[in-house]
Amino acid sequence: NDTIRDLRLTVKKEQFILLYQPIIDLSKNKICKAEALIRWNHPSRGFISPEEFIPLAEEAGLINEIGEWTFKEAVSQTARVMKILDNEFQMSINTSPLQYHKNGMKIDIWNSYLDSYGLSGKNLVMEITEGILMKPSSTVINNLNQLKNSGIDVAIDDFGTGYSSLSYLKSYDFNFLKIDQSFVRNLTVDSDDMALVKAIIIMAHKLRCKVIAEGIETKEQSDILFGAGCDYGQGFYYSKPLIASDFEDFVTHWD
Ligand code: G
Ligand code: G
Ligand code: MN
Ligand code: NA
Repeated sequence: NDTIRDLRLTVKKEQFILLYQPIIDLSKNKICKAEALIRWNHPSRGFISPEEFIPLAEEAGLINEIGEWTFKEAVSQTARVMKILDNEFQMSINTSPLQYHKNGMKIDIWNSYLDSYGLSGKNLVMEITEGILMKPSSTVINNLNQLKNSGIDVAIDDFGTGYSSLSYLKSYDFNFLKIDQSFVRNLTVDSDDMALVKAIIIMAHKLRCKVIAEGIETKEQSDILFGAGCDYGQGFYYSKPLIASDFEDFVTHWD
């Protein structure tokens, strides 16, 4: 199919871009992380969402190469941002389940790449969705342990929206839970959402996980989440995902 052919070409020519969305430490009011979000600017179709092309890349066997490119691009941007910021910073990178199932993590190469920029695993978070932990195979756990050995943190993305049970939370010491934006959207008017969010935060903290709330669009949502003990916030209220140079400007002019 045409789209897969174009995708293969784009992978080869490395013609994706990454956008960066700041993540705020709610108690310190500092930019402490950013999420890297991939975009494909197709020559004739314009921007194609990763929700459309990532599944295609997975089918076409291109996901490990895309994961490799994303890693390198995000790391080089992390080095630039660290020069501007005077506090600790982590870049949060989305990963596909296939990268864990099929040994798509080249940890040794990643470590030397980080090293060449004067960075370490401590500067990175890998985001995974709970689906991959439904039946955590030994390959998946092995890859996660390699990340841990390199100091790379792991976040559960879209927490609470998958089909898995909660028991997977015992299979690994996750560092962050990202509360899905569907719970945040109506937080100020829906007491059920409020109850779920509060319970997630208490549970996460008891499991030694910090909490990142996604999709914060108003000050009211931000205040309520902070009041409920949420550690970090991300969403249009602070900033939409930005191209690299705009993200650097944003970091420069924050607070
Ligand atoms: O930014 P946006 O809302 O369009 O992202 C849509 C989805 O694409 C999100 O679920 C996100 O996790 C996923 N995504 C964004 N960037 C990447 C990436 O670099 N790799 C993978 N595997 N998924 C990504
Ligand atoms: O699945 P994942 O959480 O990785 O996807 C994040 C997606 O959410 C990105 O596509 C990003 O563009 C989008 N997003 C980020 N902040 C907001 C927000 O405040 N509101 C809405 N509606 N979408 C957001
Ligand atoms: Mn994500
Ligand atoms: Na999410």
